[in-house]
Amino acid sequence: DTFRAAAIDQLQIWADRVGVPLIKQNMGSDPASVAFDSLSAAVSQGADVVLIDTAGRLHNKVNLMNELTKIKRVMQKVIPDAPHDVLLVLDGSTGQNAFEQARQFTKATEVTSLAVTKLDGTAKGGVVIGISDQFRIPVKYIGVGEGIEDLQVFNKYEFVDSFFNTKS
Ligand SMILES: Nc1nc2c(ncn2[C@@H]2O[C@H](COP(=O)(O)OP(=O)(O)OP(=O)(O)O)[C@@H](O)[C@H]2O)c(=O)[nH]1
Ligand SMILES: [Mg+2]
Repeated sequence: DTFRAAAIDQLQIWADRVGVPLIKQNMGSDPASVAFDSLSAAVSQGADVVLIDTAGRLHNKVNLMNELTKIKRVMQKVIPDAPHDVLLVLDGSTGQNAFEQARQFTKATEVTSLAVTKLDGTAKGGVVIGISDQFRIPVKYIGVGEGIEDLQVFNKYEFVDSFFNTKS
């Protein structure tokens, strides 16, 4: 994300918290170039996993599509079958808006998994069921707060149980 003013600082803070190296460039630089740098660094350092955080801008779909396509193409110069997973993060508290975002992004690129955040605030996150049903893309992670442990691997059994658990 080279788009939003605070995005790079925010990522640096999280990278420091979890102790992972962050590859960054200045705000406004070409995101595909940052992706290329990140993969090159990962290959030379022998990293197993690279996460690329893209900006979530939706206001100009043609640009978004071109940018995502370019990021992919440039990554494939380093690792031909990259990316191995495309994770779409949806704000679960926005209800129908989350559906609309999912619709737009799945049109723009091949999304292979979902994370649904802010399920701590909503009425038990029924939006997860609707989105999984409508888009047939597995929900891998859920966000239930702003803390480091609050991004959890989605467990469908626990999730369904939570609808019936009177204690929580
Ligand atoms: N309560 C709650 N807050 C969350 C959760 N997930 C993220 N947040 C907060 O929501 C705000 C936005 O999170 P970001 O990670 O910046 O969201 P983003 O999708 O990357 O946004 P852009 O980079 O602008 O596209 C931050 O203050 C987060 O701490 C969650 O599951 N629950
Ligand atoms: Mg972001």
